Amino acid sequence: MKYLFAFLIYISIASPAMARKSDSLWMARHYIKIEQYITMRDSVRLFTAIYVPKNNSEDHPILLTRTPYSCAPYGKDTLRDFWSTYQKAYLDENYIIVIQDVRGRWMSEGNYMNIRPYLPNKKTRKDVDESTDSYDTIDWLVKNVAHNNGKVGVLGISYPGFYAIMAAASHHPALVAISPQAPCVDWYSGDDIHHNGAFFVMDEFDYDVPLGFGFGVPHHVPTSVPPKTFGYPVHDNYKFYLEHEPLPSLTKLTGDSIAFWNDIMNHPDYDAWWKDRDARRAVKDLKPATLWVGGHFDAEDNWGAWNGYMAAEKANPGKAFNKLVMGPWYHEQWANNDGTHLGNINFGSNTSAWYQQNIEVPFFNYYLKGEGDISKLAKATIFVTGANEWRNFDQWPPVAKKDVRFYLQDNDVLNTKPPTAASSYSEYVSDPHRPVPYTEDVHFNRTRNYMTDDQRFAERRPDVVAFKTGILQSDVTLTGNVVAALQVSISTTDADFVVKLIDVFPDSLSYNSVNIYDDSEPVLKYPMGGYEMLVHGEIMRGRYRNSLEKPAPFAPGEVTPVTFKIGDVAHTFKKGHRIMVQVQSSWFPLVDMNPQKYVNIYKAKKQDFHKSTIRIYHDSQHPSMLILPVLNN
Ligand code: PG9
Repeated sequence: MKYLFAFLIYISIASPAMARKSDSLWMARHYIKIEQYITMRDSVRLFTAIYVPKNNSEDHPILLTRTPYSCAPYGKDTLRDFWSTYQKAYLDENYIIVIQDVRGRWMSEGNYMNIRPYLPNKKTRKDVDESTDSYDTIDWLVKNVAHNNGKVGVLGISYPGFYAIMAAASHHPALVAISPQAPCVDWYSGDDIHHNGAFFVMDEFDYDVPLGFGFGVPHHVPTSVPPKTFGYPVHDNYKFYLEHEPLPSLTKLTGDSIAFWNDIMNHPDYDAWWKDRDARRAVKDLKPATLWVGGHFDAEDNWGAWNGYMAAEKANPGKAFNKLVMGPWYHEQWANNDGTHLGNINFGSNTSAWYQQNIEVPFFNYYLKGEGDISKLAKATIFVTGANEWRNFDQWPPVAKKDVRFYLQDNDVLNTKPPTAASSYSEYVSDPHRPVPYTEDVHFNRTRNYMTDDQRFAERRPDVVAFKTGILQSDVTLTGNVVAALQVSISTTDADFVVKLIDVFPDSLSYNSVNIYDDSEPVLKYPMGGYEMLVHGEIMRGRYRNSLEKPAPFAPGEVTPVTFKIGDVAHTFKKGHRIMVQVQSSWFPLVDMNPQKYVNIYKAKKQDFHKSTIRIYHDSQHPSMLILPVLNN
């Protein structure tokens, strides 16, 4: 008996390692790896890892990813671990899998440029961008890789999603399908680095500097050696970024060595430098079948998925396959194995597995192998949270949605009746030395869960105002863009406005029904009664209220309209719930603190930071409202 017990112990410990070993052995048995420098039209060479199936009984499609994050591992005998991801489905289908270090990154030659601007009019072989690098790469692959079937797909998540868009702009005839997933589309309007001109300092600083991810550490010659990173001396982001609140203090920490950080500091407004980097400039005349994918709770590129898709739809009217899938996901969650929940919020099924098996793999099989039929996929396949169901729409936003005005009222009420009070407002003092935290607990790296976290911690602060409906007597489903139209006054010359759309759960609920764990942050049982689930929030840097290009100060005390898009949502507020709106003027340190004085924020000094008394008006002359896209079926 004891030997059986010992054997069972051995298997339980050894089996994952054995599984991985057997997977890698499987891969080595079925694939060969080629490492190839592919020469671009301007003679720069890009390092490319090519995984070719040994089975040459038929020709195989090519699935390409171009990345700034390395095609590692390097060395022709070390294979990338596709087998432990859903992409094993492509290995089982004998795809040729290609991963390339983009120009100027890792083992590739050339100079790197963040989100390299698309050049619409190229005149010479020196006029290169990511679309020409894609063209030259695809051309080399289809002409040189044995047993390829001449059909190429490009897949990319996040920054690689940007490169997928640029690949489409190559117009190479072999490129028949692309899937930009949570693509970086516009780093000033809504992705990663800024939202409506407000600077997402924590993500960008951590991403670029050697204290964190080190992406911006200068790269002079091709290397497979990652940049040296140091880690932070502290573990409380609120404290760290408050101590470095004036952005020049963070610039000093970068040692003036991070070029992109300096670019951001030198381009505070939406100028030509930023506009040139908007990937939507490249979606005209979109030839390949295009599957846009994103997550409702993606803290990085939720905006890029929605707005990349809509820009492509607008630029290519009537294009058959320009389609969108939006799931209840954090950044890249659709590509991992657990799409069941985010933080305390359950989605009722493994949405990631469903998407992989029913949408993405069939999409590439159809266009690259001529197998199955994904052509009947709806224009927009959208997971509606709250109701926890996938819905098919033949356009986005749906025809059946109707924009309904929900007015902020006296006594923290929210309803659809225009306010009648002669004079009414809510007031708070926004203190740059006590900004509103974006989450409740102390931590360092930005969480994923903040996108669905309980907002009761914020509601209880004096510098957050909240308005909520009565208990809903029937479900209310929102599908489309939410708009905030506020009438405000401030006592200084600039301020930010954060508006959060929140689903208030019934008080009767008990703890979390499932003690759920995801692959990063274990979630303990949580009291869900009265939970204030963040459905979506957005910030508007007040100075850009009229135009991202042309900032304008506020006149202290003057009632001023501030109207902006909160973003696209797909959520059902169930019967028994309430709809809540919270308004605040900081979201720290997710976003840098506005000094609340009309100065160049990127060059601000400590003495520029001032308290500001903020008023949100809700009377008959100055109504404030949320315009909600209510679905009428
Ligand atoms: N969207 C991610 C990111 C890019 C740049 C700065 C911060 C985040 C990503 O590409 O992973």
